[in-house]
Amino acid sequence: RPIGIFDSGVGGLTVVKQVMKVMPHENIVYFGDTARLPYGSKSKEAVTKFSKQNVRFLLTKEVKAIIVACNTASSNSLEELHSAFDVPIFGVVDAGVGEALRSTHNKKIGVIGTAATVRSGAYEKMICKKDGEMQVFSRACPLFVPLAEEGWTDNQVARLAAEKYLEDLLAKGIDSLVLGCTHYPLLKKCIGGIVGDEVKLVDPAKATAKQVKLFLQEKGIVNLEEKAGERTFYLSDYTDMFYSICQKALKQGYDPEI
Ligand code: DGN
Repeated sequence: RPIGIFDSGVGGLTVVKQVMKVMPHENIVYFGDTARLPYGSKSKEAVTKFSKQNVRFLLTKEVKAIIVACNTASSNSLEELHSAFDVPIFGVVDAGVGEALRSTHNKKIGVIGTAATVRSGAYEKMICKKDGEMQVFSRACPLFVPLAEEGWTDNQVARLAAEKYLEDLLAKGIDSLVLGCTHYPLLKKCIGGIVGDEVKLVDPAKATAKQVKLFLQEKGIVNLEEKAGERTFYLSDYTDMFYSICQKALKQGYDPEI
């Protein structure tokens, strides 16, 4: 049975990339809610309603576990999803928090994400719950999403935006920065250039993929076939963006089903 992954649109392909890397033999069914994106500027209620519908769709594909690739949905709706469904559901926040705690030495962590992710305070709450001495500084960087979709991932405009968005966080002396939005790993080079080598970039997708692999192993539900896993992509609306982000994130194009 496949692993289901959903996102508000195409950004979740950065999570697919990590899952493919860590679990190359697993079959993946991806759902991108391109008809209703962005989630990042919507209310908790709307994001939760859409997320439940996305889970129901993936369940029709008989998935054995679901990854909520979207940080906005993970930080606003995961609890509701856990109470509404029996299937194992993983968000990206939990693993991202673990990675941030391992990464920081000075206990000052920056978190960037969509407005809805930052408003939820999910990263902050979970980090401080695990270690009360941590200081977390958050900043919404909404322009990074269209920049990534435009392919402007490391030009002057992207660098200017990154400089402006990150200056306050840098002034706080953070030594780790959580890329709390699916699109931000696409801007990693640009963001890394602005924050410098002293600040470690944390990609929650990597840690999530490892966490899900461990879970499948513990439950004994790993796909034991030797061949590369099958990947199927569903979108709720046609979008050109799918191809370009697919090329960028997965280094290969796939035909989505609409
Ligand atoms: N996928 C969203 C997230 O990770 O928060 C970003 C895209 C959006 O809906 N704005």
